[in-house]
Amino acid sequence: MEKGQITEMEKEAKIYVAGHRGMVGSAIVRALLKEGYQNIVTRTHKELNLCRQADVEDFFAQERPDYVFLAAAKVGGIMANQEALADFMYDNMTLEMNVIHEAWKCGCKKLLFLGSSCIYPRMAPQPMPESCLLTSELEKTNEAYALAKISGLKYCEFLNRQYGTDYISAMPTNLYGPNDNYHPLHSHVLPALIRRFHEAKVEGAGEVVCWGSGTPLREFLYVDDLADACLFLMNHYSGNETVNVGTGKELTIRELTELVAKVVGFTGEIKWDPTKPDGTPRKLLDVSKLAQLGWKYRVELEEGIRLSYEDFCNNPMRAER
Ligand code: GFB
Repeated sequence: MEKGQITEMEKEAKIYVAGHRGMVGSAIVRALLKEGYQNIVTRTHKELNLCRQADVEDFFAQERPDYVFLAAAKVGGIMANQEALADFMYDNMTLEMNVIHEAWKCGCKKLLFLGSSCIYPRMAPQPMPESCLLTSELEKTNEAYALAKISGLKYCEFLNRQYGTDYISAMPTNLYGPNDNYHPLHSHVLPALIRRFHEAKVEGAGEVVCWGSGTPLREFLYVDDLADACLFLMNHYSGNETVNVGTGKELTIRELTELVAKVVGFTGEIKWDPTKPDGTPRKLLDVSKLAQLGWKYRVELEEGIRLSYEDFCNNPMRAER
């Protein structure tokens, strides 16, 4: 589709946000409301199990949304992925195929599919351009999730090529922010560190043990920046190739622990548990394609960690999930 043909979402359009209660989905709803979109459709998991095709078919036949943000997914950190490879593949593959397929069947104008930077090869050139997809083997710790996400972005591409749809995909780097998952074992690293340093500070513990060697490098994007990028792409991008969304900046896990300890106010010792996996050594995104389209992130890491810690402290139930 030529750039000139891209039209912005109409303010009165019906927009379905799949996964609206999660960290990404809730950020997208916040961004849509802030931009004046009022006709937003959502369903809780209890109201609509996206893994059940007949139910998804009924939902789309009934609601017929104009636009879909597919933020629903089974997500988790390195240990959650490693311990449930089959579940991560089945749940993510099933729900995304159901939503994308039924969106197409009901004539949905445009859909944005959210993937993850873990779709790129373990030893991809750094920073990783969108073109390095499927050029060598994946990181084993999250291979199942990566394969599910690659299938989703490829299904959007194939629908576009076979049926002329306008379904796009975005590949965010590691995300964090309000409404994150703080589960001690299943969460991603940044929320895990916020919770661990906070609890150590409150309990007056002298040390905190973190996973792995601390040497891997990671990039982190504040979730409200991602949501802003999703609206930007829905309104300004059409194309079969996915688009990376990140800051283009990285730091070691060790540097991250020092930053989180500083924000939380933990002053004890940081130790490392080498029996836990490091995962992929680096996965810095090449964000030049999105930059050329005209978008850049806003929230710097230290400010984002401070906002996330505020959210964690103001919502004690976050630690219960
Ligand atoms: O965020 P994380 O769990 O996943 O781990 P990935 C990042 C790094 O943080 C690893 C270290 O090197 C961990 O060893 N780490 C240190 C910790 N302490 C902790 C801790 O307490 N908890 C956790 N979770 N990590 C994920 C994929 O990979 O990236 C997901 O598994 C998704 O599927 C996500 O793609 C974006 O960054 O390694």
